[in-house]
Order: sequence, then C-alpha cells, then structure tokens
Amino acid sequence: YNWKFVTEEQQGQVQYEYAAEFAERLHEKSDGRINMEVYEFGGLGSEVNQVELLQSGGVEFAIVSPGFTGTMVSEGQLFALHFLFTDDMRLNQQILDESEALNVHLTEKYEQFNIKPLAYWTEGAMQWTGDRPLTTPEDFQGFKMRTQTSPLILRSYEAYGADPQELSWGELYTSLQQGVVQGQENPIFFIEDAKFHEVQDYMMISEHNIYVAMTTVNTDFFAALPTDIQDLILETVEEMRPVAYEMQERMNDELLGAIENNDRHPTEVIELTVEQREAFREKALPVRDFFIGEVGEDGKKILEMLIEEIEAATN
Ligand code: 6CS
Repeated sequence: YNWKFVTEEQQGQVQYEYAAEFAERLHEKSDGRINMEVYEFGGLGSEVNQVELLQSGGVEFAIVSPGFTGTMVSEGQLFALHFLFTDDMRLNQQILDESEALNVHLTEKYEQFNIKPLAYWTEGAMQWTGDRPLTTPEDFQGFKMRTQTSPLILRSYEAYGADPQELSWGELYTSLQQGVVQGQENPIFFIEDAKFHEVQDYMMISEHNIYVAMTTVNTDFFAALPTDIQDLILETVEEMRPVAYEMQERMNDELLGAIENNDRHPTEVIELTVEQREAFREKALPVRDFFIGEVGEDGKKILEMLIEEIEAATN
C-alpha cells in the first residue's frame, strides 16, 4: 500500500510530527506493507484545497482543522465557540477522546462529505497576538483579526467588536508584517515556530479556546480496506492519542520561553486575569445561540450533548 498523508503544518510542528510518527508506526506494524508519504503544508495548496483533496481521494489521510470546513460541515464550527471547554487541557483531551457528541454524531456529519474523523485532539490552548494589548473586548473595536475560514469564527470576533478576516496561515506572517491584519490566534508552539511573534508586539495568554485538529481518512477509501488493515490504522490512532498530547504540551511549554526571551524581537507577554477573561466570556456566550440558529436541529443537539459531557467531566 502506498498512501498520502497531508498536514496543515511544517516539519517540527505538531501535526507534521504526528503524521510522521503515525506513518512510521503503521509501516512497522504492517511489516513494511504500508508506506505513507507525509506532506507538510504548502506543497498541496491551501488548507481548504487539502480538504478537497481528501474528499476526492487525491490524498487518503489528512490532518484537518475544523476551522477550515466551516462552510461545509457547519456543525463542526462548534469548536469555534470561545470558553466552551475547561481550563484543564488534560481534561479537555479526555473529553475529546470520549465524547459521544463528537466521536459519533459530529463524525456522522463529516462522513456525509466523505471525510472520516478518526480522532479529535488538541494542539494546545489558543492565545492572541496583536500589535496592541488585547485585554478587554473594547480593545477589539475595529481590530483586524485574522481567522480561519469559518463563519462562526468570524462571528466570535464580531461579538467583541472586531473586524475579522479569513486567511490561510501561509499568508499570515506577511499580512501581519504589512498591517493587512493586526492580530491572530494560535497555540504558543505555532506562534513561535511560524515566527508570528517577530511581527507582533504583544502576546496575550487568553486561553479563550482550545485548538482542535482531526486525524481524518477518506471514508470510501477506508471502507474498502480489508478489516485487518483497518484494525492496524485504528490501533495506531489509539496509540497516537497520548503521543500527540505530550508532543503539544512539550512544544507549548518550551516555546513560551523562546518567545519571552527573544531579544531580537521583544514580545510583551500579558496574562489575562480571571476578571478580564470573564468579560470576554460574557460577550462570547450569545454566539452559542447564533450557532444553534445557523446549524439547525442536529447541530443544536450535538452542542447540547457536548456541553453536558463537559459539565459531567468537570463535576
Ligand atoms: O492558524 C492556522 O491556520 C494554523 N494553525 C495551526 C496550529 N495549525 C495549522 C493551521 O492551518
């Protein structure tokens, strides 16, 4: 078997390292029968192009951020809701692993588009960077915020009064540098590795959301595989859960220091207080109603079930 596995990130970044490790394990498990070529971001087009490639079978496997499927699988936009998950990342990963709302019901929605999510996993808490401090919703007034392509992500920033703009991350460094956009959101490891801190003066530890990625396979392709091969894939998906968690945790920890101690491009790191985060949470809550209005009955049920699961895990 010769398969392609495309990621939205580059060598050294979490998604790519995940896919490389995944490919190696599957190669070994199958006694060399399965060979996966891992593609870093850039060579196969934008993130949205990559999703299309996955759907058409041009690649068999992909890591996909739900933020790039928003106009297609509208239910997947629930990951755009700020302050939905807990502040405990390990618990969040456990919820992602075990949630029926996600692993059964949201997965069905993706499968209607020939995309089979095999795992939902986090790349860490998301932080804001900006050309100015962003500590109150007022600071976002008219602020040109870069986002992924999802109406609900835009809506989340409009709720703070911002002027959000969709952009591939391939264009983000230059756009920040030239002031086309003034800020963006990402986990720490990604901010450092993509060097966004070089062109941003402030990084807010906002933890307003968690970054979720999906390990996905083309549904038709997977269904046509012999069961023993399917089992090897599913086994590898399971093995990778703790590996991915540790990978992102280590990189996020290490690279915070690299941003803080960078003399060439000093970035002020501002940790939002409990009260400051609360002011954002208040503005963010009504966006849940917008989501429900937008995605219809099934989406509403998925979100409500997920909220119940999160509450059950917290108590
Ligand atoms: O900001 C983005 O769009 C990119 N961020 C991460 C952490 N991974 C890939 C994605 O395209």
